[in-house]
Amino acid sequence: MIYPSLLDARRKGEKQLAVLIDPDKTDRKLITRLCELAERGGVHYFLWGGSLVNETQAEYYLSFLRAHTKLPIILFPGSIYQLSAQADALLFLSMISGRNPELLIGQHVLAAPRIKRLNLEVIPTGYLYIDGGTTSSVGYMSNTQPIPANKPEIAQATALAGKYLGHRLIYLDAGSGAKNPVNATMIKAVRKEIDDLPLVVGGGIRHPEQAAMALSAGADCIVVGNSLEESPDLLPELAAVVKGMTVQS
Ligand code: 1GP
Repeated sequence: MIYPSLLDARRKGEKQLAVLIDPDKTDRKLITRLCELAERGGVHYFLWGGSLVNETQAEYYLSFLRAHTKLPIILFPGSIYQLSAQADALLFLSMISGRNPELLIGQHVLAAPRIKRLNLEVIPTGYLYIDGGTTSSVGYMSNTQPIPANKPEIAQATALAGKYLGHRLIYLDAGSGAKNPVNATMIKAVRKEIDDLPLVVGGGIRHPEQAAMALSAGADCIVVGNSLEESPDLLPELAAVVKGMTVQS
């Protein structure tokens, strides 16, 4: 089970790293390389999902990933077409930063019977899209407005509402390829409000210093995708930062 391992890591102060693979932007070479590098340690999960996703191609690459890693694979779906029994768990995302009912309940109703049949571990996730300084796929595809980056109090109240609604995880996301990752003030504000819920932060993390900033501000797990598509060899450096943050905590 994945969720207990997230909770356990949080309780021990162990920081975690998830590598996001977008099925539409990957290939066998990239997956092989990321798996080789992840094998050296310091990576806790693979996240799998994207904004578009060609279903046939996604299943093929997901099998390929499954065959090349023993790490847990967590679905981070951009739509109901991205569900697969090949994964270990599913972030059941409610886009609580937005006001699009389809992403708060509509798509969930359509997906629920299929999720049950696939027997996936479901992690109810309160997802907050934060302005990352650029128009992102998530904003465009979800037809929602991001929370302004200079309004930590809005993110804080939203995350608290997510906790009261029963979400088990809060995900702050500036969107894939964001110009500006979620800032420390906002991460700290949210962290303070959600007690023991694991906090995942992603979007625009490219440099080790940005990873360290997010973790020291209170993220339990960071997600990195875009920068690893461009330079997979950045992974060991990021993994070392995450490990180093654990020792200090
Ligand atoms: C996006 O949080 C993820 O949903 C990761 O973002 O691709 O910018 O690393 P990047």
